[in-house]
Amino acid sequence: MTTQSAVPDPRLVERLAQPTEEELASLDAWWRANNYLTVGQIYLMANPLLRETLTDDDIKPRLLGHWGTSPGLSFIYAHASRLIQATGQEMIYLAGPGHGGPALVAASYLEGTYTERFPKITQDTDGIRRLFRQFSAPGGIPSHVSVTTPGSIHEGGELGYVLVHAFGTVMDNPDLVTLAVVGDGEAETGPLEGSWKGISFLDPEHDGAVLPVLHLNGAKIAGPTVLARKDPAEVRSIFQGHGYEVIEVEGSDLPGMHNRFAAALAEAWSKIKAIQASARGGDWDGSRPHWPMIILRSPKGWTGPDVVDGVQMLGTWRAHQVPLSGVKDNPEHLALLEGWLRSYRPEELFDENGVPTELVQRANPSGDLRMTASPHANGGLLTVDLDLPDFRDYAIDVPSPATVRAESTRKLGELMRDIYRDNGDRFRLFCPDETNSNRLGAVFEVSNRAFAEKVFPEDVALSHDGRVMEVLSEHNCHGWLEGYTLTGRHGWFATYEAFAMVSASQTIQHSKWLQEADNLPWRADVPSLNILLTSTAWRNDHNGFSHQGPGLIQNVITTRGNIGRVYLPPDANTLLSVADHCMRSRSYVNLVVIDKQPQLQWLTMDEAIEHCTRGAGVWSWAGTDDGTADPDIVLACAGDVVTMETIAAADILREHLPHFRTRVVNVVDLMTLPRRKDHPHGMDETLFRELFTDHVDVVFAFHGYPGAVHQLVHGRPDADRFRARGFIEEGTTTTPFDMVVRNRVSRYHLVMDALNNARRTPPGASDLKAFCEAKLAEHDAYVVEHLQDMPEVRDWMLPDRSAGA
Ligand SMILES: Cc1ncc(C[n+]2csc(CCOP(=O)(O)OP(=O)(O)O)c2C)c(N)n1
Repeated sequence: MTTQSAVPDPRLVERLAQPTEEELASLDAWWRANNYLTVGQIYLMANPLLRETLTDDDIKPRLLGHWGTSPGLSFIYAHASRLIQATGQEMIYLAGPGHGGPALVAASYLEGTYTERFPKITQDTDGIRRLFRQFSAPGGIPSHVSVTTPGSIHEGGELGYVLVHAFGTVMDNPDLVTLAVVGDGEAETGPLEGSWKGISFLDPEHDGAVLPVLHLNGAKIAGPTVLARKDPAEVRSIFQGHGYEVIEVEGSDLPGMHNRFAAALAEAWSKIKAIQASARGGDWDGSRPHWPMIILRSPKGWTGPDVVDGVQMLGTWRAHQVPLSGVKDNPEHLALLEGWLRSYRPEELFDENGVPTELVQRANPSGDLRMTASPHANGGLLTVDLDLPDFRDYAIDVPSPATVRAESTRKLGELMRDIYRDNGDRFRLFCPDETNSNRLGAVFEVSNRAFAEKVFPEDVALSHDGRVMEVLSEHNCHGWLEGYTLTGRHGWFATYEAFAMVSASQTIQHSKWLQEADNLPWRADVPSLNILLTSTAWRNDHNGFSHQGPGLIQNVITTRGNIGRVYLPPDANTLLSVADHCMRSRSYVNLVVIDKQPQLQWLTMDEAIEHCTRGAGVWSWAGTDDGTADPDIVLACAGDVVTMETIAAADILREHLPHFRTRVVNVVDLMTLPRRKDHPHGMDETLFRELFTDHVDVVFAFHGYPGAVHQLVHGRPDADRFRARGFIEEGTTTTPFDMVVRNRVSRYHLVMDALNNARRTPPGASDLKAFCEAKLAEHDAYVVEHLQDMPEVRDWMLPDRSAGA
């Protein structure tokens, strides 16, 4: 989607840059009101408008919150609101230092959205008292700009992600400007340092714009920040080097700061508009624009206590949290607090009933233009379902199990290609430089890679208007997708399995966000965060130990509640079915794990759909259990490579011990294993018994760390009987079969496990165990000699059992 964008009228920009006395009075009143409410939230539980002298009874017993960053956040916010009022610009506000929660809660309160979302927090004296009491309090709200804060899509608890979120919000969102405040402490984090590159992937024609405001308030929790102590010229050149046009504002004088910041914001906005007008108007040479950013130098704890107990507070790290401690027991601090609160002149800000005065309210934009009311920050409201092709059309023909080999993810690539084609403004793939490697390259038939820097003739599928996002940063990919989905659009993050751990913390943080959002009826469901892990531990043939790590599964199954989903489709048809489901789902974190290498195909499309619908099932064709009596052993598997080993193990058992009753169970939806009370996908006990019985031993071959199986089946009947095998950190650059041998999950290990744990020891068991040991020895010798797997393993398939074959 492209929208026209006109160069703004210079008179408008000039007017924006020079606030009138009247505008300044209102803007400053709004800022003072915000600061008042911020301090009140941190300290007060009664006497909210200081109608009486402050006493220790009015003070909360536990003083929890962060003052230092808050006045800077609200200062920027107030000015952004003025810009919105004057221009009608659609804007959202992301606070990197999310610990400045009270300032954003106060913004929402002053804009009226807080009362709209939480009617008990009325806009009157009692409402203010409740607002104060609930902050950082049991039964109340957290201290950050979290899920409960209207207008927020960025908690800012774990620092470092504000810019990646911001860039994700504006992709395919041409009318939106996302203002992202970056803390100078936050700017020291790895993810944030890498995220300035977002503009190298932004298309001014089809995307919106991010306006970063780097807030150099000088300090973090306990010391100075790097950027604040650098020579300003060095700082400037860092960001100029990233391609930004730097606008600087410094000081604490008022109203001087208001005037200078208004001018800076006007300049930044007009530059954004000019860039977009040029790109959308057809007179653009295609070079990467110099997007504006603002560097704001203002004191930490601005407008707060200057010196406390003889120690400098204002402008130092000491202002980070609660500048006046022990207020309940310290009359001097109590008096300082009262003076501080009164310095904002609350009588001008709230009328006799506690309603924000007209002077304050005048500074609010109206309706959905209020940043705390923006539908972009409640993206489910804007979500349009994907126009999905029928995934069955991409099916692989599987005449009989394990007779066809194919690269399963290639089929997913074809499906994604057509989703790209049919959903030009609401679907993107985010991948750290591996789209082709992960066999998803079909998407390049319909979209290039996004790239705003220079493009050379030898480049392939690369252009400024490309929409496949490839940047060698898992943090950027993950964060962009989060911003994209939280504003209502759909996508996938596809990455090497091991390197999903780089952004694992983002996966966890996003799960927490969705978990909390689930409790708030006004937060509309957003498209799920879909993560595809391919290039897995088992088949990283040309890489080594560093590339072998299935840890993300562990993280996702450990998240609380119903947000996390883990799918281990064993082949292409199950992958297609799972992917379709994920793209229709809302507000989940869907983790899909499947390797990209050619692999055996097991199920027809109809069988795959049935299997995926149940999440787990008996593959009766693979075992010797006819269902009339309990099997001797259950061979269970979850994951593509270990599924092959399990089926091969069952085949060896069938061949050598035809009367030994094996039952093969494949699990595609890992979350069917826990009890239903532990996860909504948990299968009911009857089905669990149907699959696993309640007493027969289960040899479980698992894609990830074996401990996960024990965690998942905890509380199931006789859970001790589950013998889990999986990745035990034995890895290197070696053959595929050597990987499963090293990790003791090869077909031969599984056969021996089955015999060792079966309810009865069948005649011939010791011969078969000896056979397996011999095979493993033969393998050891063969791979070293021939540098590849034994042909019987390498080319292993099942006989074709289809009719007429
Ligand atoms: C990744 C991460 N590491 C550490 C912290 C702990 N922490 C909370 S606030 C803060 C200092 C933040 O400084 P800055 O970004 O400059 O914010 P401001 O000074 O505006 O408060 C730190 C280190 C965190 N929240 N996230």
